[in-house]
Amino acid sequence: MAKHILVLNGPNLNLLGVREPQTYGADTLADVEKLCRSAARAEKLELDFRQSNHEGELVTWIQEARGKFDGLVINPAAYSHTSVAVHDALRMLDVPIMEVHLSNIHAREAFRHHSYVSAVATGVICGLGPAGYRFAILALAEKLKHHA
Ligand code: CA2
Repeated sequence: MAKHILVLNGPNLNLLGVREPQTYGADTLADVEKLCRSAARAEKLELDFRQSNHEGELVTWIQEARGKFDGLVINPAAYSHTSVAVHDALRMLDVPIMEVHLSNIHAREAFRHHSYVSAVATGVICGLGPAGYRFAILALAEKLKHHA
């Protein structure tokens, strides 16, 4: 049976390509979804792709992912830097978790340098734009090959 991965996107990522292209690039979230779907198809993975502006909704989706998904890619956006709730929900998810940021958060304002998600992520990719999502899916595919 095909493995199933979940891609979650946090607040304001619905505005990708519409505002601040100098920081986040010209691709829209729909473009990022297409790229993820094509990467997942190539790896024979099924994929759900979601975005929310609400911390609680993201927490609920992470909780519901238990037992349903084999891996998670998450760009928690601003909640990376603030959310103990997202951190706690991720701690309880026992599948590989890839944290992705489009921008290099370490080259930006000091408040973006710390992520509550990184401590509970299997791996972290930042600064590579939308390609980071593709690399995250490849990394999950690789990990899942070695999982029963
Ligand atoms: O680089 C990333 O992917 C971030 O997760 C994006 C977040 C930011 O808070 C993180 O520090 C780094 C912001 C997402 C908001 O995206 C926008 C897109 C267009 C216009 C305004 C915001």
